[in-house]
Amino acid sequence: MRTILLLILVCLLGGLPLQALIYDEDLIGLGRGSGIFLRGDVNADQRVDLTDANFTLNYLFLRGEPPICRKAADTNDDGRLNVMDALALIDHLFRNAGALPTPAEACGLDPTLDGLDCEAQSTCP
Ligand SMILES: [Ca+2]
Ligand SMILES: [Ca+2]
Repeated sequence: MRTILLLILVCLLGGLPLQALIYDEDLIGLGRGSGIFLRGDVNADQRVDLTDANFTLNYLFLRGEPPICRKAADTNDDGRLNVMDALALIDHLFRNAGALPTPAEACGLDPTLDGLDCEAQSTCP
C-alpha cells in the first residue's frame, strides 16, 4: 500500500497523469539487440536511483525519451515494460525489497529471454 501511495506521489510531483498507473507497454516480440546493461539504470548514468523510475514513467506516459536499453527499464524482469517496473524500482530503493534481477550488481547480459530491445549502455564497459 505504501508503494502505491509513493507512486501516486511520484506521479503528482512529476506532473504525470494518474492513468499512468494502469498503462502497460507490451513489447514482447518487438525486441532487438542484446547489449550489456545495468538493470534499473534506465537513464544510463551509471546510477540506480529515483530518477530512473521517473525516466520510465516519463517515457511510458509523457512520450519522453525512450531508454537506450528497455531491458534495463524492465526492473522486475518479466519481459514487459510498464508501471510495475517503476514500482519494483521504488520498492528496491526505498523498501528494502531485495536486489533487482541480474544484471543488477554489475553490467552484464540479460540471462532471460524476452522481446525487449537493448542497445549496449555506453556507461557499461
Ligand atoms: Ca540511472
Ligand atoms: Ca517489467
